Parts: sequence; C-alpha cells; structure tokens
Amino acid sequence: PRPTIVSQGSDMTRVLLLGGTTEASALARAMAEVGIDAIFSYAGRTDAPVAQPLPMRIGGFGGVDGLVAWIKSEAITHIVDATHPFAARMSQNVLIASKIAGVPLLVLERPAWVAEPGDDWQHVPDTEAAVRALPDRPTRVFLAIGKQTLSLFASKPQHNYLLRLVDAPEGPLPLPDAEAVIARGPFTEADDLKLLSDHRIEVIIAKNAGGSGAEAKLKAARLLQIPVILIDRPVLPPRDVVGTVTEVMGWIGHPARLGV
Ligand code: 3Y8
Ligand code: NAP
Repeated sequence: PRPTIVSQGSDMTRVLLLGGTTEASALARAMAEVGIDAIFSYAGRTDAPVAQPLPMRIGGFGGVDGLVAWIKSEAITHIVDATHPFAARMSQNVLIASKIAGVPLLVLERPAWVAEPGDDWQHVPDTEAAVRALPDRPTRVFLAIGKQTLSLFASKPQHNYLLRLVDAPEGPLPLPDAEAVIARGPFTEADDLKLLSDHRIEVIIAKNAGGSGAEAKLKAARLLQIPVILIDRPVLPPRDVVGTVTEVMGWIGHPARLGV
C-alpha cells in the first residue's frame, strides 16, 4: 500500500531515523539538505561509525520500553526504520514501540537479491542451515556475514575461513583456521574479485542483505564461478515498507529534491 502523507511537514515534524545502512545514509543526506529536524540513531555496534549530516545518538534504547520513553521525551512525530534487513530485533521493537507511542512508522528497505544467469546460489533459511550446507572436505570459505554469528561455524573447524570484519576482533577468533580482513564497505567489484582470487575462495556465505553496499562479492562470485550459500532474511510482521528515499520524504511531507 502506498503510505498516506501524514503531515505537510508542519514545523512540529521531528524524525527518528534508525540507521546503519547505505540507504539510511542517503536518507540522512536528503533530510539534512531540506533542513528536516531529525535524529540519526546507531546501535554502537562498531568502534567508530561513519558520521552523519544529522545529529546522532549511539547505543541501544533499552528495549521497547526504553524506546517508547525516548520517543516521548524527544517529541518524535515520525519514525523511519532504515536499519538492515537482518536487524530483526530492532525492527520488531520499533514496530511495537511506534504503536504504543502512537507515532507513525515507515520502513525503508532494499529488495532482496535475486539470482541472475551464471549465479550458483544455494538459499538457506538461517545461519545454522548455512553451516550445515558447507561440505565436509576441508574448503576455503569466505564468511561475509560479519562477526556476530561466527561461533556457529566452530562446529566445522576443518575449513579455512576468510572473514571480513568492520573492526579488528578483540580476542582470538572462535575458529582454528581463520584469517580476518578489516574493512568497512561499501565494497567494489574490483576489491572483491581480488579478495576472492588472492584467497582462492571456493564458497561464499553471505546474508541476503540486498542493496549495493554488499553486492560486489556476488558479482565477483558470478565472474569467478564461485558458489554462494545465501542466508534468507528473518521474517518480520507486516509493516509499511518503501524502497526509495523519495517515498520517505513524501511521507514526511517534504518533496525530495529532484535527483536525490
Ligand atoms: C554499525 C555503520 C553506510 C552503511 C554501510 C549496507 C552496506 C557497507 C556491507 C561483506 C558484508 C555485514 C556487516 C555489512 C555491510 C554496509 C553499510 C554494510 C556487511 C556498518 C555500520 C555498522 C555496521 C554493523 C555491522 C554488523 C555486521 C554487518 C559487516 C558504521 C559498517 C556483514 C552485513 O563487528 C560487528 O559487530 C559488525 C556487525 C551488524 C553483521 C554482523 O552480524 O556482524 N554490519 N556495519 C551500525 C550501528 O552501530 O548501528 O560503522 O559506519 C554499516 C554498513 N555495513 O552508511 O554506508 O548498507 O548493508 N555490514 C551483511 O550485509 O551481510 C559486510 O563483508 O561483504
Ligand atoms: P538487532 O540485532 O536487530 O538489534 C539488537 C539491539 O541493538 C536492539 O534491540 C537495540 O537495542 C540495538 N539497536 C539495533 N539497531 C539500532 C539502532 N539503529 N539504533 C539504536 N539501537 C539499535 O541489530 P543488529 O543486527 O545488531 O544491527 C545493529 C546495527 O547495525 C543497526 O543499525 C543495523 O542497521 C546495522 N547493520 C546491521 C547489519 C546486520 O547484518 N545485522 C548489517 C549492516 C548494518 P535496545 O533493545 O537496547 O534498544
């Protein structure tokens, strides 16, 4: 359903933008450009998140109750969930909190990736299934899923794992034969072609994040004929979802500048 315009951008407009993705950063730029009163929220998952052109807050809210209290204390009039498709708990919490607080919510989400000719993808429902999908013979695996679910792969220590993390791991990795490259996307196809070739990768495990910031490795895999085990997104309850910054700006009541 097309979101109805909630307000014509009255001067009471105050937006909570839950960020952490390429699309959230694009939306922040559009809002800053037209002077919308908005707060950009990070979880504080990384040591030094990229700065935004909006006032930022960093850290959890303290569950649904903390979020409801924060929304009220900040007199928020609109909430945009532009978090990652795998940030399921945040999306679940804000869906509930928006109803309790009576503040409208709109989700900005990129479509899932769809295989193209030449792709060799195996879809699995979750990370546990991705572990099971790995072969038994020792294999060179590119684990492009960050660090929060790494420990699940300890049940298959025989593989050589290449990890890509945003921050250097504090302690030892939970895998005996693993190497981490430290890099913050968005990544380019040339970067990922080189990474996959240099490390003689035989299979990639990735989340079906969608969007442009993480898709370079899939394009490189297609060229190099490397199979991909792709983890489906967690299922969330029905929400108002749009795919573009322009639709979000219209919903807030500000026609986006042409070309945003
Ligand atoms: C903290 C903010 C922007 C946002 C950029 C996007 C693209 C680059 C690609 C690979 C896959 C992965 C991971 C990834 C990408 C974008 C986007 C995206 C994937 C930052 C960021 C934060 C995070 C959190 C981090 C997770 C991890 C996931 C690495 C900033 C850089 C694998 C997801 O060390 C950790 O604990 C990292 C945790 C959640 C997944 C995981 O479970 O480990 N993202 N990523 C946000 C916060 O604190 O609120 O530090 O600047 C943002 C981006 N990461 O503004 O341009 O839009 O998706 N992020 C995945 O998609 O599979 C890397 O290596 O190919
Ligand atoms: P999650 O598991 O859904 O959320 C766990 C808790 O982290 C939430 O309950 C909330 O804590 C806090 N949180 C999450 N996102 C937040 C935000 N934007 N602002 C304030 N608090 C937030 O989240 P996640 O998967 O760890 O993702 C964390 C951040 O990384 C998000 O901003 C997301 O967009 C970004 N990101 C995630 C991925 C991924 O693969 N998961 C990929 C790229 C970017 P409280 O309950 O205390 O409020």
